[in-house]
Amino acid sequence: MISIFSPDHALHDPPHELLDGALIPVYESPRRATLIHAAIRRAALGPILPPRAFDSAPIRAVHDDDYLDYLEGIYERWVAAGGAPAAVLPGTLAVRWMSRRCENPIAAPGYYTFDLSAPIVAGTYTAARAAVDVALTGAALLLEGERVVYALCRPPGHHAGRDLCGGYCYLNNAAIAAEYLLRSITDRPTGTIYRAPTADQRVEAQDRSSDRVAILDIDYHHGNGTQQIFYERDDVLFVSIHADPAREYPYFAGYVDERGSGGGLGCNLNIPLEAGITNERYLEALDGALAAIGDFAPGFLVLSAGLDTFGGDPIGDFALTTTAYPLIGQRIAALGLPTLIVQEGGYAAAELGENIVGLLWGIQEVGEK
Ligand code: Q9C
Ligand code: ZN
Repeated sequence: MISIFSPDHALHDPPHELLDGALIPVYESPRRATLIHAAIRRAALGPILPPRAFDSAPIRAVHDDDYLDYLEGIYERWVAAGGAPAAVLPGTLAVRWMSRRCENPIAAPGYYTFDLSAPIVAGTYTAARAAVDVALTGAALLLEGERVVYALCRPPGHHAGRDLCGGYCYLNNAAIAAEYLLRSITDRPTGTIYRAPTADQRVEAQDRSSDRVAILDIDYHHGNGTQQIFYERDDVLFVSIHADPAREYPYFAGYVDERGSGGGLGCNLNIPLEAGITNERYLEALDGALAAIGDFAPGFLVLSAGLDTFGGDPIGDFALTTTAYPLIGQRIAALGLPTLIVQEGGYAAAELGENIVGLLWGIQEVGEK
């Protein structure tokens, strides 16, 4: 299995986040990627390659132009306007009816941020762009015939919406890769925001059965950003298995009755789970997710792979053990789909490497036969 990695992730190293009212060091640290990189090298899974450089068109197909410009320039503008150089973190959030745009660099972060877990430092944009390049390189390799590729993305992406950062995420690596795969197997131009197809276009699309991509999100947290991006779409199935948002972040999305809208109704599947869930019960839930993906018959699978489902994770409450991950990998690979694995969360430093290697071995065992 080829893995893709960029050392530029280390440029994103914020000092703190605000968690439940307390200022704490950020769990999502450069050390995570260093540990994972060392573990996959030690496991000799296959070559670890640097990313190719992509322009911003595949990003602009998923994120709004003004949001991308914001991410690129806000750190310097914030500091110049008197914001704390430690990190860009808003003090006032645009919510519901108070959501006018405000160009003031001290206010703008409140418009483009939905929580206080996505601080921006000088290197955040470069690191986030590198993570996108990592994911897109993986997608390009699948298009060139690879069956399974691991994209060691950092910062993660699945909480990032069209124009919102949050939950350690800035650019939605998995969504950008999925949209890139889709546009490469259909004839849609890159660099334009996708509009839902007309009924006639949909009938025509049904004749081309693999013009679809599925995203399976197994991070402990609901992939609210990915859900938002594809919510009206019938050519992307989004399935997320996660902690019930009634008790866990991101709280305001991720419930079972969110099934997609318009033409995309039925193409969003949320599987919220109870605290303390064990390997056996989790694997049952996974089987449900995989059945839905099988029915959708996509041409590619993008796996948002978070390891914060592990029992020892400092911010999760599931009870999975290290032995679960190879089994999860084997079941996913049994779908028989070309698969891009995109790194999301996972914060149990001591076991992170072993758990991701287990998942990757499980997928490789079945997937590359
Ligand atoms: N009480 C990812 O795993 N804060 N992001 C959680 C819990 C933010 C997690 C608060 C967690 C973000 C990619
Ligand atoms: Zn997570």
